[in-house]
Amino acid sequence: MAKPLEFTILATHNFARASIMRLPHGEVKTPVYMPVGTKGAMKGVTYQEMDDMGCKLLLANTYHLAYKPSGDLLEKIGGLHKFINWKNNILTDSGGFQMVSLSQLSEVTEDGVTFESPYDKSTMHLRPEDSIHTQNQIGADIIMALDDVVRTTTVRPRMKEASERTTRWLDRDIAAHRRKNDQNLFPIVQGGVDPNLREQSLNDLIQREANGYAIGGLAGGEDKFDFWKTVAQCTAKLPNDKPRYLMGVGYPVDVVVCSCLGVDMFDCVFSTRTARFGTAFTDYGFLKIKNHQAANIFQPIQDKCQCQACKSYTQSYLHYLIAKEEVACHLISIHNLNYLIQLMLNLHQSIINGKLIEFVNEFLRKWYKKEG
Ligand code: PRF
Ligand code: ZN
Repeated sequence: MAKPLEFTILATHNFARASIMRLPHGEVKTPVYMPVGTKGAMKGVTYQEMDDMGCKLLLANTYHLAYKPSGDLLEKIGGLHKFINWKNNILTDSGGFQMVSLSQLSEVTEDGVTFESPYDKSTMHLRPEDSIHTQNQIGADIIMALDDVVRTTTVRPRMKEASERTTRWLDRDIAAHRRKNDQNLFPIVQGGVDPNLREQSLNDLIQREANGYAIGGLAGGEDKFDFWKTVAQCTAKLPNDKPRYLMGVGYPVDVVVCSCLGVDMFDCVFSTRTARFGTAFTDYGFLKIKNHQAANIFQPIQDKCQCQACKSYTQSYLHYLIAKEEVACHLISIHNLNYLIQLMLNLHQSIINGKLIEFVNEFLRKWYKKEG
């Protein structure tokens, strides 16, 4: 039986890599950005539109899916791919991150985490075994270890405990995993921005065989220097021949910098969340469609962008629409996702063409260019 993940590096530039990742539902070019459809639906964008944009790998969340429609129902239907009619790849996060995002409603012990539902009064006890069982039922191509996630700015001894518990839970995840032939379980490096804890976590995780590794516990309010430095520490140590996934990062400059540091995969809700507040990504930074200046601009959000919004509408029309219709947020979401998907393809291609320096130079020059 072939491995469910084959990682072929096509070209490198210093630490940056351009690769093809072969998964059970097709090939993915890296570096890649994975759009987030937490509850088995993208906010304001259909999966058909995602496919049209060229998305080959998207992210869903175990905690939310376990709650509704439930792992049992998804198993009965034949998995999440069938349920949402998605032919390409899916990655499920383990539920670990909800320990932070729903921290008021969760309690962690060595056994697992107990969540009080944000929707009703019910509770959910999620042990590593439960997370993996549900992820086996959901059937994503890549599944994530259940990690003990604390806020990035947490200090010892709680940070040390969380990082060490993540390794103990990983052994329970591996023992519980029933679909090793068609689902890849990625361990998650923790340890905050403490270099010693990171080193320990890296050493522990590398000893466990895996087809890819994730870097967790970042992008949570730490300063930029510590963030990038920790990413560099992780990519320097993780195996070269396996994909590296930086969790929860999707700010365009970070994606470019961290690709240069040797990261292959990214995910973040930022692109669609910020779109719902009326902010669009452009080569020249963020564009607030709500601002009154947009009313007099009869150009698309981004020159030459091939997305539905830019092919059809001016900034002026979107500005007018945003006050009245939800469809404006839908169009800006499509534009932002398309922007990130294209940014990643351009990064991939520039590494292959030996033009990464020129690409990054041009990207930064435009991104930080003053308006006017
Ligand atoms: N762990 C998990 N999911 C995550 C993260 C993590 O550390 C992050 C980083 N803040 C985003 N999503 N399981
Ligand atoms: Zn566009």
